[in-house]
Amino acid sequence: MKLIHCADVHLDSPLSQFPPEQAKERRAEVLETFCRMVDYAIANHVDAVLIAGDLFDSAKHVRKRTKAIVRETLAKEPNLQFYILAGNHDGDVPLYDDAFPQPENVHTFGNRWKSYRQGDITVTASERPNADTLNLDPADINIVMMHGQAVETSNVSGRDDIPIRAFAGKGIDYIALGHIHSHRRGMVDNRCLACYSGCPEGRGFDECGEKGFLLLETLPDRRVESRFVRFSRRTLHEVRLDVSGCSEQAELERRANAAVAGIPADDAVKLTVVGSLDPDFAPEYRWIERDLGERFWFAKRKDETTLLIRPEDYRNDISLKGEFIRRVMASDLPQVDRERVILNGLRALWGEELDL
Ligand SMILES: [Mn+2]
Repeated sequence: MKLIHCADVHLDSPLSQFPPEQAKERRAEVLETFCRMVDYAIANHVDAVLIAGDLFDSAKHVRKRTKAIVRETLAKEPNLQFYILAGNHDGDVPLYDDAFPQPENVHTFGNRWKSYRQGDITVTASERPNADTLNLDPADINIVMMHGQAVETSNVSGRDDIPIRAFAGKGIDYIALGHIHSHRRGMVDNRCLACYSGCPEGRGFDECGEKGFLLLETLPDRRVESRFVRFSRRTLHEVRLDVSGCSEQAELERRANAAVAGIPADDAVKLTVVGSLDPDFAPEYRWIERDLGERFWFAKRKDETTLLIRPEDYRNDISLKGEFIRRVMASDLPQVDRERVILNGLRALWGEELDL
């Protein structure tokens, strides 16, 4: 049998890291990717899709139209089964009600363990997973779905924490997890593989890198194999540009180009400028910003540079800059604040906008 394990689609999330027009475009892409994944399942004869929580971002932002498209998508192939667990974001987003009855191929869960049998597997899940009350037949191929943060038993603190070791020795073959937005995997006991699929599309620069879903296959020896399938429409990248030792604009541009080389034009880039900057060098970032904005679907810059100040360089400097740096260096300010004051002071002297 073939299954897809996905989670954390977060349909209709506000995507506030992007300007409104691009946020809107990206929201449409996240929905398209979900629909495209279902098309992939149908085309590849997948038997079931496991959605391990947070299909929707919130009851507040979800649109009627999105729910209608999701219902249509789930009804596309009646032989494709969907197992949908609510997460911490979408527990209050009903997809079906009296007006839209739940079709027979869609299976949902509640606060207690509930199991469905399909062929030679059982899919068991609960919105409040408690290992003590989980009783499975070890003769089955057991898939358990949960949404939360897998932690060591001694570290359980919040409602979203799952004491993952408590699920060892329970006869589980595969734990389909949701909540962490990047792909992770580990063995719980010598039979049980636990995986986070991650989200299918990065929604901000805290969700960089390859995104997709997991394709599961039950093998003749009853093991469940899980393979990551990269599936996102775009990838988000956080790229560091080290400007240490840079003293010319051409060099800065050369380094910036090298830092983003190989990134596809469809992707989004956050260029974080790091390193210590020579105070005599006034970097011009507008060129880079304009260039990156044209080159990629979206680009932005974050400045994390520090200033390389050698007080001895200014001891005998009679210019306004020398006087300014001497005064700031002699002040009681902490080092990090001194650098900020000097950097902004120098930018003001260079006639640049402040970047606080
Ligand atoms: Mn979550």
